[in-house]
Amino acid sequence: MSISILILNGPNLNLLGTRQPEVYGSTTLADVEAMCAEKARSLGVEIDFRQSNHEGTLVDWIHEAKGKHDGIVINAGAYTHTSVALLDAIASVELPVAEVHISNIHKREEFRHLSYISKVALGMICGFGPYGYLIAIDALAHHLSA
Ligand code: CA2
Repeated sequence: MSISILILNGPNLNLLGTRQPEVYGSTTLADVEAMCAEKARSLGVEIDFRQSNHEGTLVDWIHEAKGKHDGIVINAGAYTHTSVALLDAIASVELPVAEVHISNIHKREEFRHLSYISKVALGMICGFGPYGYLIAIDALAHHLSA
């Protein structure tokens, strides 16, 4: 059976490519999904790509991943810096998680330097733009097949 990866996107990421191109670039979330689908196809893995602006919805999707997916790629958006609920949800499912950020959160405001997700993630990729999603899929697929 092939590896299945859930890819979660948090608040405002639906706006990607439409505003603040100087920070987040001009690639839309639909473009990111297409890039991830192509990467997954080349690796022979399955993906399920989702976005929500609601913390509870993201928590529900993480819970539902247990027994359905083998790992999670997550860009939790601003919830990265605030959400103990997402930290607890990730810890509860015991699935490997690759955290992604389009921007380099450590080069930005102080409040973006703390990530609750990093405390329970296998690893974190930031600053490489949407390409970071492809690195995360690669890293997770490699981890899961090792
Ligand atoms: O760099 C990232 O990927 C972030 O997770 C993006 C979040 C931000 O709060 C994190 O600190 C870092 C923001 C996502 C909002 O994306 C927008 C895209 C276009 C226009 C407005 C917001």
